[in-house]
Amino acid sequence: MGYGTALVRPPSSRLAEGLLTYLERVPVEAGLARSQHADYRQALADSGWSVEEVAAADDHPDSVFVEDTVVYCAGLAVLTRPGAPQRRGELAGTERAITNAGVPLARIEAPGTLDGGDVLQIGSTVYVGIGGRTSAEGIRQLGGYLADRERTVVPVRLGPVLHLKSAITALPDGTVLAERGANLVDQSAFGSVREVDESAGCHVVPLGGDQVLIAASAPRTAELLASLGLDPVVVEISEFEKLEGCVTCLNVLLSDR
Ligand code: CIR
Repeated sequence: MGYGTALVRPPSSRLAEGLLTYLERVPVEAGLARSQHADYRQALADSGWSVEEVAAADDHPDSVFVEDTVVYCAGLAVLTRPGAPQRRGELAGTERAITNAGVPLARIEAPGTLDGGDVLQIGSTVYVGIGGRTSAEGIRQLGGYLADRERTVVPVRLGPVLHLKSAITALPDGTVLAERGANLVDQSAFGSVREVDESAGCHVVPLGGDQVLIAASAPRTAELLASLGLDPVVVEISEFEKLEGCVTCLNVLLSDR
């Protein structure tokens, strides 16, 4: 039996023009990006997910980072309002895919902003990064939608990092992974924290059971996860990392795990 639907969105041929906040622009190989994305999609399918495509949006260089456009929580899809105005044209395609999937939909309205990359769900707690792309008003609206769904929304002030999930994510047991010495978020907000030595090592997606999606750029952390009895699902995403993307932002899992 599968876990549910995983949304992905094919990379735009203009991926190389995507937004950059902290990294220098370097050449992106469009063909390699397409094949890495196909492998990423296959990894989700092999892990038990039914992969559905959001229609490509070739005019939107960052559209492959579909996570930023919708937050799925407790049976509700909240269409976001990305903090970067250039990305708001990505929403229409995501909305169609959510409607096709038959999931009830709500939306963050102006002037609120919220990026899905800022939302980290651990059990019934929904941590939301504030200070980068997501505003206090965006968090307030998300909290309103989730209030009657037994979720607690906890804002987390961000340091110099694009999204909350660029700084930390969590293992299946809720342990937060953070990069040693990086100090990008106040770790005291979280219960149990394990520090890792690779920046990409703090980007993981629990895929169900012991499976944990992780980038090939974090080989030592993948080894650590295996030593903890987890099953690392390793994907090469170098072309997306050049645009400040990571394993989390290339999918939206329409399931509460
Ligand atoms: C952006 O700046 O919006 C994109 N270049 C990268 C978005 C990555 N999204 C994510 O980590 N959730």
